[in-house]
Amino acid sequence: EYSARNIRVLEGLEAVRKRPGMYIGGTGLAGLHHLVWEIVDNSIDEALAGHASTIHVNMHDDGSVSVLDDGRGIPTDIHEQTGKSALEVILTVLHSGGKFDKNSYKYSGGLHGVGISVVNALSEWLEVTVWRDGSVFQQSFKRGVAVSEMTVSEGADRTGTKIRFKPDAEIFESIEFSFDILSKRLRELAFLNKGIKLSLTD
Ligand code: 28G
Repeated sequence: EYSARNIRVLEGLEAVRKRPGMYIGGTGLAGLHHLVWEIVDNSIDEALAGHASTIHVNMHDDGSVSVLDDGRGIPTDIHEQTGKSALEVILTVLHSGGKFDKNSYKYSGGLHGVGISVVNALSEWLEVTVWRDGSVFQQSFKRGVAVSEMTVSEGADRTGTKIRFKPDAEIFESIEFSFDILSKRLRELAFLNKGIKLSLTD
């Protein structure tokens, strides 16, 4: 069962990397920015659930983008049968996000939420940090594959989730994010979701 599961994870990754357009619409500028919206949507969902109030988006000088929220943090508990953390499962297992599942209300005119695992699959690297239960949890991935175990260290004085990723130049026509595209959409999201603080730093 363990190897069957791992094969399915790798098949999911391969499907996303072979036909990225099916998941994010395309590999041009819109598709590239879709990666950010996918992550920000997760933070907004956590805020709409009443557990987060602030979302920071940061454009780093290495071409990566990070999103930080002050929610509960993605769950990190270890699943008994698989030995994998909920965090790793959320970041590596492709979820259908199909037309008929419970997330279908999320987008009226665009693509349905496909989940962080799609962003992970299309990133050269991705790092996640979770502050939860007084601890800091971290894990790293390359092109969607975990390259470290989840590490745990003591001393978190907050809760929340941070995801930092660098889009994969093998996938996208350009991997340069646009401050104008990001700021325009984040302003719209701030308008649509009053009470949530959104910030963008270049
Ligand atoms: C910073 C970048 C993107 C997120 C959360 C918090 C929870 C969560 C996210 O749970 C799994 C499935 C349904 C409950 C939920 C934490 C409940 C309790 C969460 C994010 C578990 C997902 N504690 N914050 N996911 N659910 N922020 N930001 O991704 O049953 S994703």
